[in-house]
Amino acid sequence: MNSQYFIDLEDQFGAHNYHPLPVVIDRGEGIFVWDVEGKKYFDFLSAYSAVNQGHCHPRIIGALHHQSKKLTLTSRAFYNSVLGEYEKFMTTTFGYDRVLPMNTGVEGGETAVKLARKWGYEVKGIPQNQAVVVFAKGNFWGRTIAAVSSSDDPDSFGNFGPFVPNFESVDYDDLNQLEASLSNPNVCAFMVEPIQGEAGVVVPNDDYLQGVRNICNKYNVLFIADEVQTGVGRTGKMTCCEHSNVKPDLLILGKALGGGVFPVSCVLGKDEVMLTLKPGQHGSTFGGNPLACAVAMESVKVIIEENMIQNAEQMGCIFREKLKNLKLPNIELVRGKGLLNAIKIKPFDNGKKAYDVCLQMKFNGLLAKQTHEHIIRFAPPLTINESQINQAIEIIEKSIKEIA
Ligand code: IF1
Repeated sequence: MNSQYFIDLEDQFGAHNYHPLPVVIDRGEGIFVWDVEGKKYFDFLSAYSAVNQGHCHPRIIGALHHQSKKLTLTSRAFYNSVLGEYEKFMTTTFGYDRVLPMNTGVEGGETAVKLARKWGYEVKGIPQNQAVVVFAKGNFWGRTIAAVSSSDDPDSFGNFGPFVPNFESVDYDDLNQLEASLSNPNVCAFMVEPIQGEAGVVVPNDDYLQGVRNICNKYNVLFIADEVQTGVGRTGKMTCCEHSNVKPDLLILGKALGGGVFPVSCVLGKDEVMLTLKPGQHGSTFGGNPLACAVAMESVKVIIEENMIQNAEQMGCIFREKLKNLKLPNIELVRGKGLLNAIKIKPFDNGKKAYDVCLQMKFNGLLAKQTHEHIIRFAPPLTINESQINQAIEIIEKSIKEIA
């Protein structure tokens, strides 16, 4: 069975809600993946930052294996012997009173919006059904009706209306617009990514998040940080907000919380917000299941104990520096934090674009995906070392020169 066989199967039997790069991955280990023909690639996407610990990390697979033979799912109708330990571990590690476990990143976002609205009515005193949630333009937090209701990307919201009411948006990285919006007493929360991932790894000004924190304090609005993509060490800190020394009221984690082997997400917050939810007012069949909790604890421990956060910081600096030093005319800019980086490609004279660079890099043994037309995101597992960074830079340089 060659790659084309598998591509044809997906084409014939699957919904066409993706247009994948033409590569069929069969095996993953650490920062590498192999296709069905046995060709080896650097994985510079990490499943959009869900595989921060590297593919099939032995300790995470071990935790999955051990728990999977003992107890996998009880539902929350009963207690189980892992969830409490996980809740203590997560609230202690991230510095919050309580955690609400869910599964996918977007469920984390939905949960945060529901918590914020409930807090808005029951604590802030917003009139019933008038709570407003403000988002940043360019956001991406998933594919549910609520998530796409906050989106300004036609590919995300097109023909999925009608949309959730009382969602407003302001320009990212604009504190004046934010203050004007949050001064409305019916606003219960502002939800924002500390770095906008899908928008193309957009890094705000250094003072932005501190400004968000101050404005939210001033108008008694909850600051919700969507760290589904930036969290769990990706940007060189355990959470990206730590770069700005700010603490959001609600922290959403996902993706790498599951170590690349299991969908695990959560919302962390203080009692005043988290305890507004009473029994029966929110939940999930799989949320907080023993298997997810065992995997998530090991996933976070691995990040800490194997110094992946410091490594992300150090390797990210080297990666951006070396990209800039290539002085390639078609690299318009390099930006990012830690190992969440991107380049903006200036279209080539021959009409080739970022997608063509991705195809060429694939040919040369490195997998990355363009976001929008001209941006290529580079997000390898946080275990990458300097020698591997150098090899990747060589492939990127070679590929861009070949396309040119
Ligand atoms: C796809 C994008 C990235 C996210 C942030 C919440 C979620 C995501 C900041 C929802 C998910 C994923 C979705 C995935 C591809 C990927 C993605 F290109 F779609 F936009 F990373 F940038 N908050 N992002 O980035 O988490 O429900 O998916 O677990 O839809 O193809 P989820």
